Amino acid sequence: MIKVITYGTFDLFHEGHYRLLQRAKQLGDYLIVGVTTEEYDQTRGKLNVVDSLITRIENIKKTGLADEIIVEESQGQKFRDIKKYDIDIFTVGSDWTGTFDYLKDYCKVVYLERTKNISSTMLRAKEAPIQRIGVIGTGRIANRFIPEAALVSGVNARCVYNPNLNSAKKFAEKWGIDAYEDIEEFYYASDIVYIASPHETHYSYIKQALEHGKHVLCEKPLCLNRAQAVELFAYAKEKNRILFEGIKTAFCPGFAKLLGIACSGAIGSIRGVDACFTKLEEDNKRERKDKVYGGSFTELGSYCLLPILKLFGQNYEEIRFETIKDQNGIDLYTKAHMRYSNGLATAVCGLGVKSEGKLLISGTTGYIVVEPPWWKTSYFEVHHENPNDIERFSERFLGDGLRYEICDMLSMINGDTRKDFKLTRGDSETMAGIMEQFLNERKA
Ligand code: C2G
Repeated sequence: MIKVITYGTFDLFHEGHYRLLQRAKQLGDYLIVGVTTEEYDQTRGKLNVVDSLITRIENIKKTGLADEIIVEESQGQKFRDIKKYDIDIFTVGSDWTGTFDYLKDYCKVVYLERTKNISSTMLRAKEAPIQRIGVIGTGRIANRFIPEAALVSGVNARCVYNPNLNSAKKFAEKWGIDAYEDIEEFYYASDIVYIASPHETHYSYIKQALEHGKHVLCEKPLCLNRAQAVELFAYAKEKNRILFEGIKTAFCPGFAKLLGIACSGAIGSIRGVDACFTKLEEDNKRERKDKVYGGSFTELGSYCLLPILKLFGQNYEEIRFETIKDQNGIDLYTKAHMRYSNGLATAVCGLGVKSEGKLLISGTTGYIVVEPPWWKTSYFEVHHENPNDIERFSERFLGDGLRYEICDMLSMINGDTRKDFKLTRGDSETMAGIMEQFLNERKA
């Protein structure tokens, strides 16, 4: 009996997939089809898969061509499957020609001609029209955003607005997009507005963009005041638009894995969360110059609060800040201490102080340490009392990581609300309240 194996995502199952499976089956007597998990697709840079794993498996079942269906979860699995299932032929479409030649030592490798003029990407575009993104702000993060957005199918960065037209023009030229002087024209040309302007301008831009019926992705901190955050989320709901705070860590695959493991009882009950993020920044940068809204906590606090809120929740009993300020009264180094009914947490941020960017989660039977930079979660270890008892986990974090939040936001716009648990409205409102308290105390 000749055994054949093939793999794929098989999203929005189409004729190209069917023809591939048909020919794969004809290569032998028994066909195994490996279907990728959403997590694996994310780690290999394939974002925006529409159908769930179950739907994709069902679609393959319906063809009647597969004798067996398996799930592909990780890189390196193909090699193991070939051994495990005693495979004679590995096959895949010609878009992969050469990529899997390394399997030739173990079985025959056949690249089948890809069916022309049909693809999941084309179908996705048809099902959901391309969302045009307009960018407000032209700073460092906006420059990182554009190449990341280009990697997410279904969105297209089209234009930029900055009250300083020269900056907008320069940015537009660099990225091959349009610059608008008139904000009305800018809104007209956008479906999603990405706000990457200074913190204190977020509120009015968000409100204005929602008024114009746009979805909004806003850089963290979304707001520096709880009441404003509550108002904006209520307004977004009323307008039936998505308002999304861009804390990239919340959407990256490594952080999702970390939360899953931390909450699974691997370290017993969680009693401590300590997160640290420091970044040495020159004195002439906005976050070191802005006496009212600058400083380490407004700049980096959202990241450190994220694991705390995700693991302990929004209902802390007390929060207390300790800061070291510079001559302008801006905090260079801040420690926020939070007390919960059954746990303690710290968020440590620095702009003029450097420390190790670690995240430590302590539990009743062990602890998890996430290696720096933990906010680009890619490697962590689970430790127990016995120092030799260590479990190691890793996950890829691609590029600047903004692609994950863009992708999740797009899924939500297209009606998939499963993603909103990663950073809830309540999480963003709580963070805005913490920022508010911090700024009030710093002023005092
Ligand atoms: N395919 C095809 N013709 C098309 C579209 C896809 O022959 N017009 C083939 C692909 O070449 C692949 C299979 O259908 O062999 C599944 O395609 P995708 O769902 O795009 O999955 P892919 O990313 O190619 O998965 O481990 C995963 C595999 O390595 C490849």
